[in-house]
Formats: sequence, structure tokens, C-alpha cells
Amino acid sequence: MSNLADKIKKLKKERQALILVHNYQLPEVQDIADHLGDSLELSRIAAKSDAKVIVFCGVHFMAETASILCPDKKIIMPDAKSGCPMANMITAEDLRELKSRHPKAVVVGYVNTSADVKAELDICCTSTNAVDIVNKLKNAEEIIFIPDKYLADYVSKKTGRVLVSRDGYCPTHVKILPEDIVKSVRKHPQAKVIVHPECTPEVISLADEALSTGKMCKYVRESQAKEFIIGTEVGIIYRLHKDNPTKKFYPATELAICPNMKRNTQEKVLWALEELKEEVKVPDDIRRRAKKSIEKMLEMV
Ligand code: CIZ
Ligand code: SF4
Repeated sequence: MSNLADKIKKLKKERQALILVHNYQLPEVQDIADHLGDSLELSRIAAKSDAKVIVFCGVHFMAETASILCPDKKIIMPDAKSGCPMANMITAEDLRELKSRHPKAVVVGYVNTSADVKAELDICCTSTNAVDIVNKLKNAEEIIFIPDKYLADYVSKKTGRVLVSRDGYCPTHVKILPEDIVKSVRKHPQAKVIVHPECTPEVISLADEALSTGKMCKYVRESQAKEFIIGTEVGIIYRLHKDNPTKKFYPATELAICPNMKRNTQEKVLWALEELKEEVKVPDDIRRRAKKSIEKMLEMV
């Protein structure tokens, strides 16, 4: 273990802190994780733990989600500038305007949204449960689904429901092109192709499965296949390798890198623990309303 990692381990104990690390983080950050996972898995671990401090290595909306679920803990980010461009593509004001044009719609929002936007939702969802949730809204006359137009398209195809969406998308996942999949399959004809539902419909149509990161980990673990082409942020490949050392993983493209996810380093985690900064705290009124949308999701799945 590196000197830095030793220092982090020691200080983490003193601070009674837990280090939660998203599947897309750099290998050096994954190596010091107490838990690796997707945003909701990590926030639920935070809520259950008795740690006083949560060091959340991911992007801003994820730390906010942890703050919403555990207001009594101090949630800190090693680099508070790590935002999610997709989440920033819709504001609470934008959503209120959309709702005013569809007053009867049930409002479903992806977890990749700010706390302010979550406060305007009826139901939050993740890429793991979005299809199930929309399937359960049998009586809804109309459904708004924000912010990701590609996830909305995927969910709409899977459920047969028309969804009112907006022009949101993930700048990292759109870097994965249909020709990348075609080329990778030509090179590795035995490999299963698994992509994220934030990819474009053209890419999804060429894949064996469209899966959230949590579901990708499970799929690879349980699959008989030995090789996989991975169509999502490349950081997950380090975890997949570690968890499945006998299997092979090929990124659909090396360009699928989220610069925001890569801002965290071991050095910044150490500074965060030393100074207990930057704290992310969702104000109480927003927190209460946002929490309802998350509770509704947990109730439904
Ligand atoms: O919810 C998450 O962590 C995200 C953004 C992606 C995924 O599929 O896990
Ligand atoms: Fe946001 Fe895309 Fe980065 Fe995920 S990979 S944090 S959706 S920009």
C-alpha cells in the first residue's frame, strides 16, 4: 500500500469516516474504497452506517443524494467541482415550467439531478429500476421523464409508454459510437456487448444488453461468457477486472472518460479528511421534498 493510502487509512479511523467510491472513479481511488458501487447503492450504505463522516468520491448530485438520505452525517467531497453535466442540463425552474405545461403528468426523474430538481419530482429512479418504475405507472395519463433523452427513449421502448422528456444527455456516453461497437465486435466476436442506457439508441440497438453499472457487475459475475465489450465510462473496467480476474474486458472506446469523475485522487481524499471539506449539505426544506421522491422509488421497487 502506498504511503498516501496508509495515511488515509489512519486518518479515516480517527475521523470515523467511510470512503464511498463510484464505479467510474480512477483506480487509485477505487483502491482506497470502503465500498464501491453506483450512486444509490452508496447512498444506502451511507444511511445504514454509523460513520460520522462520509467521503463521497463521485460527482456532486451523488453527494447530495447521500446528504438527503443521511442528514446527520457530514458528507464531504474531495473535489466539490466534480459536477455532472447531464444533471446540470435541467434546473428546478425548467422543470416547474415543463410541469405547468403537463399538469396531469406523473414526474419521474433520474437520480442524475440536483437536489433542487429532486424536490420537484414525484418519483426518483436509477438506470437499474427506471423500466420497472414506469411499468408500474399503469394509471398515469401522462409521464414526464427527465433529464436524459436517451434513457427516456430506452425506457419508452421497453415499456411501450410515451414519455415527455427534454434534451438532456451524458456527454461521455455519446462519445461511444455505433462504429465503435461494430469494430469491437469484429475484433472480439465471442464477446458479449454490454452498454449503459445513457448511450444513444443506435448503440443500444447493437448491444446484447443495456445495463446500469450495478447490473453490469452482476451480469459479468453470473455470465458464462469470458469476454465483454464495455460501453460505458471506462473506469468501471478496473473494478470488473478485479472482481473477475479470469475474464477479459474491452472498452467500446477509450474516449468514454468522464472528466468530472476523474477529478478525485488519493491526495485530494487525504486533504478532504484532514480539513473535513468540502461539505455538501442539502437545506432542510429541499431535503424533505427531495427525500419523498427517493422514498417513493424505494417503495415501488
Ligand atoms: O447511478 C449511478 O451511479 C450512475 C450515474 C450510473 C450507473 O449506471 O450506475
Ligand atoms: Fe454525468 Fe455522464 Fe459523468 Fe455520469 S458519466 S457523471 S452521467 S457526465
